Amino acid sequence: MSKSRLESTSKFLSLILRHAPETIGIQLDANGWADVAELLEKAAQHGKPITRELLNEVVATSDKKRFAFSADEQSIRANQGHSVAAVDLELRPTPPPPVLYHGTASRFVDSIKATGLRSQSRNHVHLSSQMETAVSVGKRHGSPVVLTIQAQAMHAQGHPFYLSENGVWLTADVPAAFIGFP
Ligand code: HQG
Repeated sequence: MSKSRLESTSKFLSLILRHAPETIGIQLDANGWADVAELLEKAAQHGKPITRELLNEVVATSDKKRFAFSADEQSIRANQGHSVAAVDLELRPTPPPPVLYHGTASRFVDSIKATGLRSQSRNHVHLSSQMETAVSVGKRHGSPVVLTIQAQAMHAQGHPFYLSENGVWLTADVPAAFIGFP
């Protein structure tokens, strides 16, 4: 399968499984799962035919492991990144490493200094243990800036952290006091 077909299918699945399942008339369950047969049927009805083989390949080749099948492979969900409210990914609170990174764009820095990091349209603020990952996330928005988050200190003061299936650290808003700016 061509790389561009895999990428466009991955973007479409991100839209449906993180943000707007209603676009094709499906619902996610309480834990964010969609029924695979229904997903494929409704996607085809909405002009986005996806075969099971293509779906399997997208899940297997996703560079960030964005999606996961259930154990019986009848259901699929996104591992993180949701804006759909009320999706419980059943993540266990996990103590973070001392420091985590957040990549953003330089034009957002003044606002982040004023209010801290907000989850914006998503359900969590996304953080990475790898600085390089934060750089590439920042580049998506413009000229990248990497912020250093004092995660362990935040955790010690009662802020829960979660580690998604695909290794992204998630937390609620990050107060400015815990953020180091370059
Ligand atoms: C910024 C990708 C102004 C924040 C990545 C970011 C990630 C503020 C933007 C995942 C702010 C939100 C998520 C404040 C936060 N003032 N700007 N107070 N607080 N921001 O896309 O973290 O490829 O919702 O810095 O790898 O960029 O989709 O979040 O720039 O894991 O799988 O508001 O998306 O994964 O942008 O990216 P986003 P993000 P996928």
